[in-house]
This record gives sequence, structure tokens and C-alpha cells, in this order.
Amino acid sequence: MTTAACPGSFDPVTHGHLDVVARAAALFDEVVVLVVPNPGKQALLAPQRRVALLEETLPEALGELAGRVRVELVPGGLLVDACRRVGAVCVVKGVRGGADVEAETPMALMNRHLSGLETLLLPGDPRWQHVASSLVREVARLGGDVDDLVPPVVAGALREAVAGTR
Ligand code: COD
Repeated sequence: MTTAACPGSFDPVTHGHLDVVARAAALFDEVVVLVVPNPGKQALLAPQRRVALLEETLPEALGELAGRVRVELVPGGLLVDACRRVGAVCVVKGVRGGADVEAETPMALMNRHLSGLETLLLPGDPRWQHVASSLVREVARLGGDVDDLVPPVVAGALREAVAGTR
């Protein structure tokens, strides 16, 4: 059985993430979505809430492929160590354009240097090219409409989280 990891901070999960996970699930026997809090970013949702929202949204987004996917929270440490723990032989990440490729390539090479772990970069679906969790958080914080960018349950969670910060 071949397992891949789809890591991200998923604050929040967006249609862009779900597209990448679905495409990874079509390629591998098992996909482990790793929720890795990114200390460099100002968080909105608690890590456990991000896990719950992924678990809630994956079945509808993936249909039959959802059975191949599970979600795990990674509290810290190197990504390659989390991948080894879950038995992943490959990391799958989405790239929206040149800036993502530039950011992801050194990480991919470092992960291969550290452990031999390979990374597969999938071009993001053009429909979601403008969708980044950081922008979704910003739109939500400023009172904008995020309904087309994330599943409905995620939009609701964002509204609640933003209301809780006021
Ligand atoms: N379409 C396609 N792909 C997308 C989209 C979209 N609309 N939105 C996001 N993505 C991709 C991103 O490019 C990224 O690959 C992935 O989805 C996750 O995105 P985010 O924003 O949820 O997560 P990030 O960018 O904060 O990444 C967190 C990681 C933990 C994955 C990252 O920081 C990482 O790999 N860290 C490695 C830590 C480590 O071990 N460092 C040492 C060696 S490199």
C-alpha cells in the first residue's frame, strides 16, 4: 500500500486544498492529511477545529475516495518525521503559480536531503488559483463573503471565530 501525505496549516481548509487532496487520493492507496500549525502565520481557528472541519468536509468533496483519506494533527517537529510516523512515501502539495513553486522547491529538496522523502507538486485548479487560507481569513475578518471559497460549514466556523475575536 502506498501512502502520501498532504500537509498544510488548513486555517481554514479551502476548495483549493480539497481539490489537491482529492487528486492525491486518486493517485495513492492512502492519503494522510497532516494539519501542521504554521507559527509564521496569525491563526484564526484552533488546530483541533481545523482537523474537525477537514473531517466534516472531506466526505462530500471526495465522494468514494474519502475512504482512502484520514486526518492527523502534527503538534510540532519536522514534517519528514511526521511523514515517517504515518508511513508516507511521498508529500503531495498544490502550487498556484511561480511563487508557490519557488517556495516549495527548497522545502522539497530539504525534505529529500533529510530523509529521501520525495514531493509531488500538483498544479492547482485554475478555479482556485486566487484562494489562499490567509486571504480567506482576511476577507472573513473584514466582514466579506467567503461562501464561494470554502465549504458552507467552514464559512460558518469562520463567521463564529471572527465574532469571537470582536
Ligand atoms: N490551490 C492549490 N494548492 C493550494 C491552494 C490552492 N488554492 N491553497 C493552498 N494550497 C497548497 C499550498 O501551496 C501548500 O502546498 C498547501 O496547500 C498547504 O497550504 P496552507 O496554506 O494550508 O499551509 P502552509 O503553506 O502554511 O504550509 C504549512 C506546512 C507545514 C505544510 C509547511 O510550512 C511545511 O511544509 N513546513 C515544513 C516544516 C519543516 O519540516 N521544515 C524543515 C524542512 S523544509
